[in-house]
Amino acid sequence: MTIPFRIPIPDLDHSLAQLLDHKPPRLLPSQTVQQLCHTLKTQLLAVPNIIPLQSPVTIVGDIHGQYHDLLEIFEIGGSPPNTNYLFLGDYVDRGYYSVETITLLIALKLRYPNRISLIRGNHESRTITTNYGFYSEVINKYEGSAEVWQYITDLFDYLPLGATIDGKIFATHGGLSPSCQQLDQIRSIDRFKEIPHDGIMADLVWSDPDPEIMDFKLSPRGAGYLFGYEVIEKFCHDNGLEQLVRAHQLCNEGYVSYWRGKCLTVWSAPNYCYRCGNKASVLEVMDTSYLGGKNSKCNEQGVLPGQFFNVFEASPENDQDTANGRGVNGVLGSDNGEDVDLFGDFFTSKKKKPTEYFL
Ligand SMILES: [Mn+2]
Repeated sequence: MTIPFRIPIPDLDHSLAQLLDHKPPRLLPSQTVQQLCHTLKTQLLAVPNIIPLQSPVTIVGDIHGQYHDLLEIFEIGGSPPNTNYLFLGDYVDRGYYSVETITLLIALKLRYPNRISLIRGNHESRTITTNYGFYSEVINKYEGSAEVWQYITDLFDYLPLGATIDGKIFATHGGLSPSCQQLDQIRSIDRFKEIPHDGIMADLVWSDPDPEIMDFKLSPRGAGYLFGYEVIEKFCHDNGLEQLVRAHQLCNEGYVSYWRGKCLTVWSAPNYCYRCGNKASVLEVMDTSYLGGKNSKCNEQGVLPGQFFNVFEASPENDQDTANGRGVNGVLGSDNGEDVDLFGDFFTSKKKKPTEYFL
């Protein structure tokens, strides 16, 4: 079949209506998903590894297939295209609606290309989605066919790795890399591939801040690094940045501020996996003109001037899925009361077999 470079707006609106105007949302036909993915791939070819964005923008952390909680974000944060959104990755796995979540985001990106930005998380990968739910969800929802998983994971290879906001904030899914001192090193990566085992691209999606250390340290996740205060100070100084905003770690209150706002974690999956009982947030970056000045002190949320964590709790549908014992998609519930590996993606977890990919 011939796939056009652009999909007509009425067709995109039809796909959006299938997802947004029905409860439960309607699955898009496999052929439609193929067309959406192909078209977005051709558009992402021209997008740099680090997207240069301007404020105002609302930054969203991990969603993990919690479709109804994503709709909640559009309720509290404004719906596209009225609010600009930057999504920091981890759209799929864990939650029960990975297919609906990622197809909605793809359709929104195509419909409002300048209002929605999507970057890559460590779960936007063939290996991880095979183990943490997305692959099995596709098989279950598309009558045993893996085609849709194939189209979407192929698209993941095209997603950018980060964004800057007004040149002052760097946003990425995980964090910094000992192999990367300059943003230009990220800009020159060939990103159109599966996430490698190690190197800058892996570290960007796998690393975490650690307030206890100064330098880099191997991560207990088995991929990426922990990075400390001196690392982030130097990276910001050398690149003319004021702050790093990232996602990737569950936060009970929906967010965490490190080093007086130098690094922020934004987590957007409330009651993660329908059982953690945590809050979630989105980070609203309204204005960066005050950053870098002498008055650029963090407030009680730990954010810098012109920023606000909009905190929210689980949607009624999330509560319903919890009550119905939906459990964790693709990850077996525990029979013996022992908690499953929720926190993540820890390849070295004692309770889960490490993924061979990283061995
Ligand atoms: Mn992650």
